[in-house]
Amino acid sequence: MNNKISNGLKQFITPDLPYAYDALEPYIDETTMHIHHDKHHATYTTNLNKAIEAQPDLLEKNIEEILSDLSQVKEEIRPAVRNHGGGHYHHGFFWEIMRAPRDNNRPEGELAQAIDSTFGSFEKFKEDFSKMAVSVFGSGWCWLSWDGQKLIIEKTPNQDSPLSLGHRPIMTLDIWEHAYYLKYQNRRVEFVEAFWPIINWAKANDNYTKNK
Ligand code: MN3
Repeated sequence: MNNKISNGLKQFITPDLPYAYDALEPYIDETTMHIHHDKHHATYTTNLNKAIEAQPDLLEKNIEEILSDLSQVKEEIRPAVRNHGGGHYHHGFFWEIMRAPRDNNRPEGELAQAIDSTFGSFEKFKEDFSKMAVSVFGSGWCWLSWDGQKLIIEKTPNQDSPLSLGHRPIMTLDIWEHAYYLKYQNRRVEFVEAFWPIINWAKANDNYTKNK
């Protein structure tokens, strides 16, 4: 995900969804996707661009490079870049890790084997990931990540990124209430259950084979 030229100015842009707003129905509804992408995601991008006006040389880097080493960001804008840069990057990543629902949706390729050998089976992974996702306190993200040596399940608060921990994200679920409140209200367990038929395991496998 690179920053691009928009209106003659180099800045970060909110990528379009890689599918229609209703593509994830009935698991994630069209209205939630509109608000989540067009409002929440777009606002993170806008606020990231505002923050970076104080350090334009950061536009020479992509967002992954920035989040991987926040010490290169001036202290005065570091919290804004950590929060809004994280929000900008994580949402783009999240859209790509989903696709139209499939029956018996399961991990693919080398990642399928790695999940089996690391967690015992896909069923066990699903159980562990779901428990971690449900346990996020307040707002945050649940991740399948590569820690440099192995696959791990981890959670990050707010918009903190696995990249800032030296990890590479493979797959993720947004646990902020804005991701599910319109359809599921307080029923986070149902939202986490609804994620499994719409995971884009082909993309997750790409992330795995490129980063391991
Ligand atoms: Mn979100």
